[in-house]
Amino acid sequence: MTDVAVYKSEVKPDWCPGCGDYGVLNALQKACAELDIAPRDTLVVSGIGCSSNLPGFFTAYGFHGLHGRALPVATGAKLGNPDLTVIVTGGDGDGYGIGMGHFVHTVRRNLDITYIVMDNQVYGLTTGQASPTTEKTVKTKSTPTGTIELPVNPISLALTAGATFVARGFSGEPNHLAELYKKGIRHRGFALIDVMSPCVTYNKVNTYPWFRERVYKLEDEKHDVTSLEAAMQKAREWGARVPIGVFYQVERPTYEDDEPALAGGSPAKQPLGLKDQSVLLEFL
Ligand SMILES: Cc1ncc(C[n+]2csc(CCOP(=O)(O)OP(=O)(O)O)c2C)c(N)n1
Ligand code: SF4
Repeated sequence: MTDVAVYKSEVKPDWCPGCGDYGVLNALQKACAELDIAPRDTLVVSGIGCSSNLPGFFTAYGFHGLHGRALPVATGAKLGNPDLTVIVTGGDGDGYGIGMGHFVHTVRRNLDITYIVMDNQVYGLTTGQASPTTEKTVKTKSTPTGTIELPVNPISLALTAGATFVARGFSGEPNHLAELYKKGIRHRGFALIDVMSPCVTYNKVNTYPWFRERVYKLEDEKHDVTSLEAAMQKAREWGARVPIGVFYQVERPTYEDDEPALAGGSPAKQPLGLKDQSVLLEFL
């Protein structure tokens, strides 16, 4: 096991005191330490949002990109060097709003990437507008009389798109969350871990006490993670009880397995194939 301090950046998080994203970050550092993943073999990619600042607080390669575009960046990096452990982090606005198209297509391709969404059911960075996962009737800055749209259900959406690993965590359960990350990172294929990560500043409905009263662990109910039907049923459960844990996990060839261009190994580690290598030296 690697010392967890290895993954802690010199830059300290600037999230509001009590923000759920602290629990998400700590659990990720714990999971990587327990899996012994070296920072030099790890890339953390994000978009824009409070949650998307995470790569700055984590020691590994990092890419803080454009709002909603983390998954295409991660796809390119993974195909360029499949030997990297690629982890994507961001918010529900980033991933299920502006990034929704990328989300569905990355899921169906089954690239070997772990996607951690800090789902606070609101836009935090832009000061509290409704997001795709805001519950109907909730009042926010952009919906002063209450949201009139139905929320996106990330779990059933991922299952429908062909995901091979779908889980939900809660940042108030950091040890359970770290175990979910470990399972997701070890999983060969695309792994979604939607984490209920309360925004203590702008979401006054889905708070820590709200979740503590409702969450229960799927593993305590002997849920069959290989049954799509059972996963779909559990995905619809939201209200008096909120399930956390692994909803679904199956094996299927990854995009990398089936991509002929990767048959010779990691492109990043191949010789460039130039007859005259001296042309390269001109640029050094
Ligand atoms: C193309 C583009 N559109 C809009 C924005 C403004 N913007 C920045 S963050 C954000 C949403 C943040 O919400 P979320 O992704 O859920 O992250 P959180 O801040 O809640 O962690 C928006 C709309 C932007 N930066 N770029
Ligand atoms: S605004 Fe919300 S999501 Fe952003 S740092 Fe503060 S508590 Fe966290």
